[in-house]
Amino acid sequence: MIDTVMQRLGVTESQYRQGDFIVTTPTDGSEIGRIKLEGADAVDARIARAEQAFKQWSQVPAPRRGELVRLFGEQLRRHKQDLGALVTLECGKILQEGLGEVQEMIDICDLAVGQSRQLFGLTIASERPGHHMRESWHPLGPIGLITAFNFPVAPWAWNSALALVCGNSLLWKPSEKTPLCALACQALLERAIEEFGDEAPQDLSQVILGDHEAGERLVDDPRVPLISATGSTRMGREVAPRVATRFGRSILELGGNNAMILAPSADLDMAVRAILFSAAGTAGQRCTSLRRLIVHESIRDEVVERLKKAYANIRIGDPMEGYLVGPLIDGQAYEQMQSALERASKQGGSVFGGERQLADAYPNGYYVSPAIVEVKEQDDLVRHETFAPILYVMSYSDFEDALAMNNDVPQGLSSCVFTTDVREAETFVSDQGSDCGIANINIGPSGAEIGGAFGGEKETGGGRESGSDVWKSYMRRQTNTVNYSRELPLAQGIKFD
Ligand code: UN1
Repeated sequence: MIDTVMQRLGVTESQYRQGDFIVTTPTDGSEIGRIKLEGADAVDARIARAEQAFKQWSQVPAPRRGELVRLFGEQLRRHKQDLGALVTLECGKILQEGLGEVQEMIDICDLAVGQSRQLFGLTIASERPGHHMRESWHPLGPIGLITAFNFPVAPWAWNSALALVCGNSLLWKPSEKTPLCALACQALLERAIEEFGDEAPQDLSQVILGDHEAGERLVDDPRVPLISATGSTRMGREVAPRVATRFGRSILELGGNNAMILAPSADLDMAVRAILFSAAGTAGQRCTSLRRLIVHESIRDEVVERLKKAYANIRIGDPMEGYLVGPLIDGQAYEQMQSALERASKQGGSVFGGERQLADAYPNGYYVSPAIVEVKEQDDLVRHETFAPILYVMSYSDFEDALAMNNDVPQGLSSCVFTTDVREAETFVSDQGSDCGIANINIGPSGAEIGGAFGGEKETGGGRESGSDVWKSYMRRQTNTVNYSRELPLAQGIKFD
């Protein structure tokens, strides 16, 4: 299957069948490709080429740049099934979600095409006669993108669709766990570039399949003014200071530890469905996955019982075959999940689920039943993000306390409340409410649309990607003051005669 899909997506065998680095599928651990990893010197050369490409591309009018992204969106529409299947095969999320990820790419392309005619700045009243002020937005330079295994294609597209219409070239270092998805995206973009014609330079977009050192070289290079990185907080702690040292900019989208406050007035049917999708879906491997349920004490027993019933019925299996939950990415993720569950038990938590599944059928595939862990309080274990389907359940009696618990973790990505009480709902999204970048009412914490800005506070890193006015991050802001008078008055009324 892999060969047919790769062929249709335009990736040649030599790109994914030659090399020492073995790529496996989490569905059963089998090999799906071999690639060559590049060293730091190769990255150096790529950055030089990206600089050249930037010089040419930044001269193309923005709406024309939008046309390239429109063509790329068309490629994605045409190849949605194949790319969705490849996402599923390489990272293990179920096909519905693989397709959803490709749809996010299509959506951001649409948004970026429109944006290509709206890269506008302000005009500002000047304090001086015969003067005007304005803001101009200029292309920034080669953009470095680092992405994670769990969303191997969409975050790249959020960044690159906007970065391209803003006039930038791209350097993409994907996760070493999902290089084939990167090769496929690059192949589709190259097709769009070919259709677009000569105005688009060679090397407008490049993929770096490299190791840690290659990544460091990208992060450290002052020719790359912006690094946009998605991944763990640990990775962000390495990347952020390195970029800051050279006064580069970064967009960081790191860990999440997302909660739901479930109030007594909530529609429980809706809430249970939302919990299932956001806590068990994607095998708990979204940065937006629900990890903490803060439920009102009066409905705790009923909710936990309903959840256990629903969890017991979750169909777990080959993500390509219509199951609801696929495998974890690898054995290490499984070990981390098990050690969190063991610690929870030792600390007096009550653990439901979490066992390995289908080990006979897939000795090298790490399927687990999603776990529910009832805990007494929010301790360090709960505050830590374990990238696996573990839902910690805690109860509250006072809404204020629930809010405090929502915020009392180091991460600040996503959050939600289920309530029909307008006071609770509005408080949750007020400045006194959730401290996260995303705060939802009667919707789970995951599955955001691309129209909004995506990202979070605290250890999540503070960056924003995708919609709203995020395009500005990929441009250089310039303030212009223009004097069309015959005098030279100074600002602040200063006399210097
Ligand atoms: C991620 O897990 O890194 O909101 C991104 C969501 C998706 C994006 C998740 N639109 O769950």
